[in-house]
Amino acid sequence: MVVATRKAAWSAAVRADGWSDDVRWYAAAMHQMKLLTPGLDAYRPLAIRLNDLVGIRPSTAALRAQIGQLLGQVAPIIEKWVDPRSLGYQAQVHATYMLDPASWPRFRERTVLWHECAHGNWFFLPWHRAYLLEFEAVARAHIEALDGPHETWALPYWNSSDYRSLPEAATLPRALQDPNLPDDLDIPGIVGGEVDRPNPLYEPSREGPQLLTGDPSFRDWPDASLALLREHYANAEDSNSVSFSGGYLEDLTFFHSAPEGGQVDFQPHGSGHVETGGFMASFFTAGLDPVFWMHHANVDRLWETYAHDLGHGYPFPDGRPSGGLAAQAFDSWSQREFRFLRANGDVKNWTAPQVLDTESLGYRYETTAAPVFNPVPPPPPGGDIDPFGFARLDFAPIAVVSDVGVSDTGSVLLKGGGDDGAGVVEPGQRWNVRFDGLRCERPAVSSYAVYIGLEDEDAPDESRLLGTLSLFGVFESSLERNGNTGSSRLFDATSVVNGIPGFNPFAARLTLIPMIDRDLAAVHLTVERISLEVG
Ligand SMILES: [Cu+2]
Repeated sequence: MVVATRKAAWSAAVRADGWSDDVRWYAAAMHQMKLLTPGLDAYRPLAIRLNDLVGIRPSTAALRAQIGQLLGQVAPIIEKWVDPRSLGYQAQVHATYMLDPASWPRFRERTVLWHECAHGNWFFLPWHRAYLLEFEAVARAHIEALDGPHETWALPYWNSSDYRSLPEAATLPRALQDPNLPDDLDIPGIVGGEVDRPNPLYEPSREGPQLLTGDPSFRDWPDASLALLREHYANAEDSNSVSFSGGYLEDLTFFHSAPEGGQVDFQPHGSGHVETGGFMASFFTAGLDPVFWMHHANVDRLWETYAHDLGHGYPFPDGRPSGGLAAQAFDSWSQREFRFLRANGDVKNWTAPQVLDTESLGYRYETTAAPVFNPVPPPPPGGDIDPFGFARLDFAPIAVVSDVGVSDTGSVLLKGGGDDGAGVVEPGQRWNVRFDGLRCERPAVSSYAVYIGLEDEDAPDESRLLGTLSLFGVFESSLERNGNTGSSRLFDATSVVNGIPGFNPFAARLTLIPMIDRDLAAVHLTVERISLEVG
């Protein structure tokens, strides 16, 4: 088998306008995938409007009617995206607005397999790896039909997390920025002419990201330091320490947006979605932006960095552990199937253990070396981590605040047992800040930097920074159709709390500062509960 190399979109080896050979063939494939996606331009404004409306619990008959009307307008467009070789189909695999699977169209005698994505749990990485493989195979088939280098071509990745060494990498790959193709560039399958040729890799709904200014910090959206420096892959049930990939999932009904995401899911993954904006801001539309696939290839690469270069390996290196929760978790890990319908009409089932060795899957990355890290608070010492990458740590909430509405900059006081905290803070304790029941009415337009014990909001003390609260997926978890569970976010506050002299957990102030200046009020972010936990 040929092992193809996925290459960085931002690198010194790529010509100044960003059009490497692999990016050029990606554009050729994307052009074909868009030709098979009729109605995309009509769909765009309807979908963006729907993203704005659908999360609002339709309180009035007029609003319900408006949502119903929009759903009625998008459905006949989506119904035509039945061919797995189309961009429209591939984007629906992630999530679809067509609410009722009974109404889904058929392709080659089978009902399409849509709305399958995994977020907020430890299947996030393996599911998206399988998804990228299926997408890459579709792109290769298009490249083959154009007599291109289909065997050696591989999906380029948007190496945003390399921004410490390549500052431009925090912006969209250069070749994706312009609406039209450069005059001197030949893209197979696109005929030249007198008029401008649209760039298949451009997506007009994007709002960012902009070049980062200011001192680099682990709050920056492309930061992968915080994720890569986590000590464990996943959390065991009911043990809530911040992991790389997310929580073990027993109840698979929460496959799409479970509450226990890992750091890499939130940042740089989720933060990159939110920064890019437009189609990328919502599960329903993200796959329609060509940068989606390049962003996810980078997230997939970070998994390789974590497993190999940083030496963590993959879960369950020795197979099924004997007995107990670990064995139960192994069964979930190895039996959960990721289903994909292919262009020949076959259904392919992948499982997590099948996607761990990328070379046997036919690809590798140009490099999986860890990026230049930002200084991050060191993980707490002496973790109790299983050989299969699980942590078991019990934390107890001691200070809690409920029903928080956050409109812009939010500062909330955590309340607890009512004393001055004497005797509660002891050396060696671990501290978490936990957000539960995060809900918003629209796809998030920004992320928040979260601080504890901050004295001056206007001149934030970086030593009080806990991290970035990315809201990607919060809107989706607020939808009735997904059970309106809301999302959770967890921050390891151990080092920061230990660095605050005379810390009083019962009078701790938490401050949220938006990272991008966009209309946050319309998002209506609410938090059911914020807890300070000690373990
Ligand atoms: Cu994503």
